[in-house]
Amino acid sequence: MAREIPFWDKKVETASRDELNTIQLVGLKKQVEHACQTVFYKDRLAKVGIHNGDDIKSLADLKRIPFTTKNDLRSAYPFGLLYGSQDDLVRIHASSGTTGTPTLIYQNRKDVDMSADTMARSLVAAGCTNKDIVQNMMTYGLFTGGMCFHYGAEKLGMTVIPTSSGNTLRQIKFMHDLGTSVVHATPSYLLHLHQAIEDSEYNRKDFKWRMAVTGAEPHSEELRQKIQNKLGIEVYNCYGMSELNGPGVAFECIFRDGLHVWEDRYIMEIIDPKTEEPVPDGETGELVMTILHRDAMPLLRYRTRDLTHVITEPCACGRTHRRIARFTGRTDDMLIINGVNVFPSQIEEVILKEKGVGANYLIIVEKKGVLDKLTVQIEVTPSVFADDARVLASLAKRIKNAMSALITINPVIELKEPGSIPLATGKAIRVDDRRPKE
Ligand code: DLL
Repeated sequence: MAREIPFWDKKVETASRDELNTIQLVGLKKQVEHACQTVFYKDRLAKVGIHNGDDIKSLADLKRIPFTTKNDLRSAYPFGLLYGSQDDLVRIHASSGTTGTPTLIYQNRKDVDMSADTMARSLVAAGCTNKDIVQNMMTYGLFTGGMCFHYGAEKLGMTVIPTSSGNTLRQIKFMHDLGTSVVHATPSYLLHLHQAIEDSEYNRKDFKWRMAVTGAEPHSEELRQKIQNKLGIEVYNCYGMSELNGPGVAFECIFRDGLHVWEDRYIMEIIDPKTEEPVPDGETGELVMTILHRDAMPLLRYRTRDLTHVITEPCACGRTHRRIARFTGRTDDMLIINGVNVFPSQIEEVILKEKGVGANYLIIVEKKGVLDKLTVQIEVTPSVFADDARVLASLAKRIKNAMSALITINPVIELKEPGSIPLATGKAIRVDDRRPKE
């Protein structure tokens, strides 16, 4: 029997392109109106002849607006982007990242509701219902993955268990005892969870776990498949970033074939990061987003640095909001090793094609003389680790050959004992670039 396609707000989710354009134009005018009253945007927009919302006549006027970057947000710290009264704010988040001035996101009551509504819509698209019990294993705090997801799941009526990250044994106990059906976690933590369940007194068959929502870090289709196969669950890709209200900016529907961008709430552009011109549909470029549904903090043409492309074919679910492909990396996580551009996701792709590979890996780049040296440390499964040295050597050789074929660099492969690479409590740290900064 065909699976019924769930909707949160069918009218909006299946709106025609003309209707979406109208919604976007109304939203853009309002955002520009707000932006013109902020310290940060006022002069910037005045310089290009935009003084209020009425100066935006059509969506084509978007191009007149300068891009906003993360550095701009830092320069506007703390309240340069505030529209309205600070007294109306009910929450402030900050983007992850440990160095430098933080970038803040401030929300008034309306913003918190809209962000929750967007998240709830995403969860419904993926097949979550108010009968689900969701364990939110993303960190609660300044990071949006905890609270912004939480509010959306509650809005949908799911029962939320806010376990936050870490304490894996307690996570497993709650999953088992409370009948958790959905887990929200990073892909690396899902793999760790799998291993921890295997090592525990519990039997996977006694869990009601049916799906996971994952995101917050780059991961390949191979990794998704691996998690799905190991855990016997459906895994849904969720994209978001703090500056855009956190998770739920783009989300997979039940067909799990690309992420729908909610186009009544964001205007998406894909540009060539060098020329800053739009790329044709289907070509990879940097995602640039304008937020349409936030009141207290306008954000226009924000350079996400994330690389993706638009999927042009309509989706089988009937939603008209266009999809983007799984992210291939960021314009700024690209490593240049002896002059060759390498994305960590390419290395991951090779690692995960191999059976016998465990839950964690680390890419180390060092300077040896004038040359760069690439070492990839990879945990193996307990059974492979216990195996004959020849098995390990041949696994290392296979990975090395596959990697040098794909990235044209000869890496050193170090196979490690399960659990020996430190596990980050938040996002996985995959790259340790030890080269001196020029
Ligand atoms: O990671 C928000 C989030 C929380 C998304 C929970 C999904 C789930 P930031 O800490 O600001 O916000 O990091 C944003 O993480 O620019 C991407 O580079 C990366 N990222 C987020 N989701 C995905 C994904 C949250 N599904 C940055 N695939 C973004 C690949 C992702 N990269």
